Amino acid sequence: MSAVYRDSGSIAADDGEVTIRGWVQEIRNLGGISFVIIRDRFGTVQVTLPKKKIDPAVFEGLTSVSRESVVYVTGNVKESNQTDLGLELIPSSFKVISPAAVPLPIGVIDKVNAEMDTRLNNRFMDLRKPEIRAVFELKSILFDLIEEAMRELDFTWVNTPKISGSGAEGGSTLFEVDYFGKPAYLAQSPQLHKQMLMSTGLDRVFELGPAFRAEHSNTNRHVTEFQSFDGEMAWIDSQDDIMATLEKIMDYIFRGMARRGGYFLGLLDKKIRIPKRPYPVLTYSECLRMVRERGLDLKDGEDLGTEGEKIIGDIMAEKDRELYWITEYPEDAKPFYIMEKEGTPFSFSFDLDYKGQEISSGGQREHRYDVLTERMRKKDLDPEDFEHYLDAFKYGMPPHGGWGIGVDRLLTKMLDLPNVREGILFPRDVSRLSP
Ligand code: AMO
Repeated sequence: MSAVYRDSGSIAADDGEVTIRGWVQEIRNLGGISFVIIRDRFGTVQVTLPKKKIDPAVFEGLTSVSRESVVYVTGNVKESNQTDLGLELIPSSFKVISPAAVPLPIGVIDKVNAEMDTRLNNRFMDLRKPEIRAVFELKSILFDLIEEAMRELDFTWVNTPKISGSGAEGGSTLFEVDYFGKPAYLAQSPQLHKQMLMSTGLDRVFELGPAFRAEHSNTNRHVTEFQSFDGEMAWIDSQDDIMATLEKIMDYIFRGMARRGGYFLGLLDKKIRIPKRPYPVLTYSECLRMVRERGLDLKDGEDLGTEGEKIIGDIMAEKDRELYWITEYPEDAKPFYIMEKEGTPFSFSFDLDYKGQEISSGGQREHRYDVLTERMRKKDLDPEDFEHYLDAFKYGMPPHGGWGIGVDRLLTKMLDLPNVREGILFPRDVSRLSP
């Protein structure tokens, strides 16, 4: 007879004989009775071994398997008022499919938490902890929600190249790779390609994919590879159109996470707070004044930086606001593709900050060919290096704008995790290239 497989999520009292597949989480020997806890994706099942009532070979064998080995245990399901499931399995046979070496590199159920570095070196084992795995189940839900929100708003899902002959946004954070003997660069963002698509009639596009930044910053919010959620939309009247769209998307995501994340949020002991709409709009100049009042001496035009963002986050938290816009950055602090606010030193740009951290930036783009090339020159960029990008502006480009969101940052801030690496399965940073 073939095995009837059950997992900890679907096992029932009237199942009769079943086979459970999982990892041996724990073995407790109490003399006359032993317990082996088997863990699978959905939780744990207790295998109960009353010494006198079961085959001695099964008793000896199963209670001496090393922790974290993969086993198949066959037995009868019985009701029990001693276990969380209200069930236990009385084994008749078992197989060790893959024994675990001893000692384990890190514990799975031990209370003492290993250092982040040790955990990341042994990520496969770290992920056996349900609360660590829960973060990635939630990330998967987050991606689903983004996709749904974008479809709802009539955006087309696109993919742009991650390797290119010229640097996307320029600057010093490019990774150079050897492309058949010629230099090529990993994409810092889909910026140039998503803008080029605005000249095609695709009108509203989004992309979910990796972005690479040769960031030397060893902080808890910078990694060298992150997941970027980019959107770009044409025929806008002003950047208000982009902000209104992004606000709808964010609201959909927050509500969806609160609704669908329930079980996994429970494992993390977290509740998602849905930010109140409309999200408050602060200007860069107001923020500068606010941080100065709290003693941080920033110069005009200077980036708010980690510390400045944190102060604004604290002030907004006092007003019970967690998600807010910061607009009107000085144009010289923004990339060449951002539109200047004529007659002022400012630009049509925004950041979206969440609990004291930037999670997104975007704005209205300069779509006028002459003004765009002029702006490039002002920033010491050579328009000839952007020939293919600029071609898309020479033959009819609608007004457009968009945003880029760091998905890992959004997720970790939603869950109040202390480090963006907690939201990435196998993070990459200045000092980490493996596993
Ligand atoms: P920006 O460079 O601000 O904008 O990046 C957008 C968002 O991406 C995330 N992010 C990062 N996350 C983790 N580690 C990093 N090193 C890192 N760098 C950036 C942040 C940030 O807000 N092209 C523009 C977007 C646009 O205008 O459409 C851009 O890339 O959450």
